[in-house]
Amino acid sequence: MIELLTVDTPNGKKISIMLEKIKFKYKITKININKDEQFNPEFKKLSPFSKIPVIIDHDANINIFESGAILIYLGEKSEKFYNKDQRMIINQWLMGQMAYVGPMLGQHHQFHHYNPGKSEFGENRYFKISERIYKELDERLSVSKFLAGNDYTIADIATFPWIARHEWHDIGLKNYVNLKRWYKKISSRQAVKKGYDLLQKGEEIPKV
Ligand SMILES: N[C@@H](CCC(=O)N[C@@H](CS)C(=O)NCC(=O)O)C(=O)O
Repeated sequence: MIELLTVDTPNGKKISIMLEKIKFKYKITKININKDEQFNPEFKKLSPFSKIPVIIDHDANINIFESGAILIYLGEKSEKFYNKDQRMIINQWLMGQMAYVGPMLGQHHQFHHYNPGKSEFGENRYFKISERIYKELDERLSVSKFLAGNDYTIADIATFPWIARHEWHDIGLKNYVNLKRWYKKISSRQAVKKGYDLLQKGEEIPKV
């Protein structure tokens, strides 16, 4: 049994989507970051940076923080979506998501979606960077079916929930034909739909 300590954000959804895809039994423990529950000493023992998501694998008696590390762990354990022969290319796209795509789109959410009008500089900077990310992902997907090649991998699983916030981005996903094709394909999968609706509130994946 895997326990997923999380909140309903793109970083949290990465893990619920993975758990649905690999069909592992799991339960969700909600950490309310709006009420600062991430700073509770018990949670901090599991997550030194006080961030979700975290998993506890109760069978293996191990806990893991950082969504990329969690995806690698689950990919290795299930032997799915993290093919041994393709790990170097998968790692590159996964690290790119962790270090660039997620953090930059996250800043775009802060300036453009949550706090518009507070900083023109911040809004412009992260709008442009986000546009660039759409273009770069689109270029990659013009020559590759999925991010790391022909197979759907943990790199796609990590990136998808961020692009699923496209309505907040106001960049126009429909104009990026390759990224749109990738997004629609992944969106149509039953396990992805279920994992996306992390809190089981009937949340649907935004359409293009
Ligand atoms: N690099 C981390 C980022 C996780 C992250 O930013 N989590 C946010 C929610 S999406 C969080 O827990 N924020 C609470 C805080 O920073 O206090 C990962 O991918 O796991």
